[in-house]
Amino acid sequence: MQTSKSEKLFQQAQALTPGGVNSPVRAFRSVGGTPRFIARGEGAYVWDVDDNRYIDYVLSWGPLTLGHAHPAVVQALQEAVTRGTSYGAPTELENQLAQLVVDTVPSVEMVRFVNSGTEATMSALRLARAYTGREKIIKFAGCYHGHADMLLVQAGSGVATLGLPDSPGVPASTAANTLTAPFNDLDAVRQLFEQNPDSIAGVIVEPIAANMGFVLPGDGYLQGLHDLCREYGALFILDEVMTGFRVAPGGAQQRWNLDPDLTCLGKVIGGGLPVGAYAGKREIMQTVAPAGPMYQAGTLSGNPLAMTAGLVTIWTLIEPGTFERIEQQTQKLVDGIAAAAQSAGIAIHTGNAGTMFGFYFLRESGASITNYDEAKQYADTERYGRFFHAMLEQGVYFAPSQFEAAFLSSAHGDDEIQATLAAVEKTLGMLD
Ligand code: HOZ
Repeated sequence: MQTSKSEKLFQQAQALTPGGVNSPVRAFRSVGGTPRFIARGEGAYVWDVDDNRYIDYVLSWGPLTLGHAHPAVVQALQEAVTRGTSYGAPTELENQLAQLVVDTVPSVEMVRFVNSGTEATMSALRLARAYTGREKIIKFAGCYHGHADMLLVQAGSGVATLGLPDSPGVPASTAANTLTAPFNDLDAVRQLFEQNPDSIAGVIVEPIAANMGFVLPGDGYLQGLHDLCREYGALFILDEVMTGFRVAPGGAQQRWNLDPDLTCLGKVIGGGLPVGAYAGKREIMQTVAPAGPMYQAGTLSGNPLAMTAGLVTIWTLIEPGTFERIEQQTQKLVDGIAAAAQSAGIAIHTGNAGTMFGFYFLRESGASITNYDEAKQYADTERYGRFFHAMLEQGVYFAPSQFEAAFLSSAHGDDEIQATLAAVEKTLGMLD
């Protein structure tokens, strides 16, 4: 059989970068095979270097709410790039995007832009510690908040995909300040607070646990976390890097009426360019330098190209009807996948909110997945791998891991949904 260009590039890449990729999940380790090297994207589609076309449900892991190379975003970027790519000095664009975030995300009064979700969560935790004068934090098993030391404890995403234990290189003294609890278990969090009543600076949570698959919060769970934080004087930190502008224009906090102290954002607010932000209540944000003593900085923070792409993406996304249309398409797709699985007699567990979704193949029919232990116990990752490759063969690109979420964009029309469902039905019909 002829070697594909992707195979050749992957071989080259393995000599150049660890595992041949610049972020672990991309390596296809849990599904096997060769990662497709992407040559271009347009609308709902990406093309690999062998010119195979795929309907894309990864969408750069979420940010491309308008699909690839949206004309308005491309035009704005083309114009912006002629004015320079970085100044290391403030711009009006930063004010505009910060104002848009303040206007859209309910709890946010002030914003600090950074360059990635990892920076956003890392800085938000430093801020929580600086503001409260406490050192411990609580995170949830299987939630992923980027790769800062204190957050690589029982982490999801690539750590879950590769089945790794906590990462070497994280000092034990750092990890000791990170307390963990199972997602969706308020009693466990209460116990941690009772054991450490005066030392927890904050609780950080993905409102939908979307790095261990797709696990929705139970009724009242997030509000319960908020209330426990209030009771014990800790900050409630919502990591909306994935859910922001995805589960509602104003994120999970809008959808479920939450009032976090701090919010972490990423991805969507840069329209696919490298960006992140931590944001929140004015009184807390004023602790950040130079307004206050907590130091955090970045040469490329507020980069004019990222601000431009973010502004045009969000302006377009919040035009009346746009978000709702993507949400409807998402529902159609998820309903179709559930129906196809039912008629094929395959046990799956689906979940969706706004414009993101996920599904697990279950080892036991009827099993419910509400936390990381259950995800590991019941998710049939081997079957997912076979499904993933069969879909890829038919031109549909899902995440190369059962433990990641899927996304739609405004470019995913009826044709793409129908083609995807036809491929799903065919695949499930022959999957043992
Ligand atoms: N952690 C990202 C998904 N939740 C994966 C990023 C990437 O591999 O590009």
